[in-house]
Amino acid sequence: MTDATSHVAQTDREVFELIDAEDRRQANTIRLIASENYASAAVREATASRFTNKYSEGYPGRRYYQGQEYTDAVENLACQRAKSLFGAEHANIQPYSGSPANLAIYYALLELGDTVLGMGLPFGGHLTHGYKVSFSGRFYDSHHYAVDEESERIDFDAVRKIAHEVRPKLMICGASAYPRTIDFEAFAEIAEEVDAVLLADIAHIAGLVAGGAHPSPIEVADVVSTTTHKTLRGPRGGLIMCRQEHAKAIDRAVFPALQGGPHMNAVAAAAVAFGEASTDEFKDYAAQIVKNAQALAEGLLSHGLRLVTGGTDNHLILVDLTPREIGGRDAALALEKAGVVVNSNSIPFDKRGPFDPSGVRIGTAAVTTRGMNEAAMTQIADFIGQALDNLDDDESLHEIAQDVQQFCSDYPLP
Ligand code: DSN
Repeated sequence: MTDATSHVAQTDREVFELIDAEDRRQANTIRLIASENYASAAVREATASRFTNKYSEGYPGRRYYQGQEYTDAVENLACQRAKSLFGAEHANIQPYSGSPANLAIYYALLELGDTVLGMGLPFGGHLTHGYKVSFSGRFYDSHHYAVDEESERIDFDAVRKIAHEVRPKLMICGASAYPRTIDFEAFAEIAEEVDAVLLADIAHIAGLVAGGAHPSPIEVADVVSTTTHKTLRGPRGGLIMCRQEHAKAIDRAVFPALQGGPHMNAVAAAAVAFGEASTDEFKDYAAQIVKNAQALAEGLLSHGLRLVTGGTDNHLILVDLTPREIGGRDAALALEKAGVVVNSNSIPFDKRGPFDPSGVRIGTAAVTTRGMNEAAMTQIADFIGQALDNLDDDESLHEIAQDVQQFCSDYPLP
């Protein structure tokens, strides 16, 4: 389907057909997974560049292999662009993704068994914020804050109370399923009171922060981690930014403690993405993501769905299906049959388990990249409403999928 795959078509039909089928799936369905996006052709081209062939253990100017004049230049460029985009003192673009980035931060700043306080996974946090099945919950004394049961928003009195009780060495803010603005200053105030280092994990909202559609934590957090591929719309990868005082420890944790050679093709592609994210066009994109999420939330409410916190301030909506008496997994499977791709997700105080929770999570970063606007969101809400009303009716779901495909044909992929 694309030039980039034409050699694969000639040499490996089996893989080509899978690539081609995935291209068509992405084109013909509505992509609402909140952590996904469509990288630009330029980002994908850099990802496919010959930088993939190069080993570059170390950092620019101090590598363990020869032949680094262009890897040094491209890594310096990526870090410079990241620092200028976010206003950071130091950037490390080598982490392979978000979880390795967070692991490196733990390694750099903590001893095993130290106390960590993060948002609980069932309340919107992330596995690496101290959840019991992750390294962060196994090797550290991890504690969690929840959201308020009534408002479903972060309750800073409760965060303050638990922070003073457990006195964390590392406090983490940031989420993967929280639809509201995160008050980084309030977290910083509490971290200061208990003498904790503050990590802001902005993986989900990095594009909104870069585009000015969400407040930035950079002035108030000691360390900021993110992936590069969600709202930020770059290649798969991770990025750590920190105050200069932590730079050496962070760099040593990424390499040589935890990783070997960085993926220089991803580093080059991240540099391209940071360049794209510093444009006025990207500011408009970030603002439109939020407008679209709010329009989609309105549309879903008009179909009688209950939304956690009642709506959204960012790119993300969490639908509570409890009033419909259906599980999130059944809903996600039915929506997939209808051509609408989401993931099931726990909601705060969920009575169901994590594999079949009570909610579905929806995000607007990818559909906004395709050029869809508020009117398109109303149409998408109608598709979702119809699919959930016909959960067990495969014929209706198939008909909706055909309408979805027709709808998608007006919005080509980048
Ligand atoms: N898998 C990512 C997400 O979907 O939010 C987090 O790691």
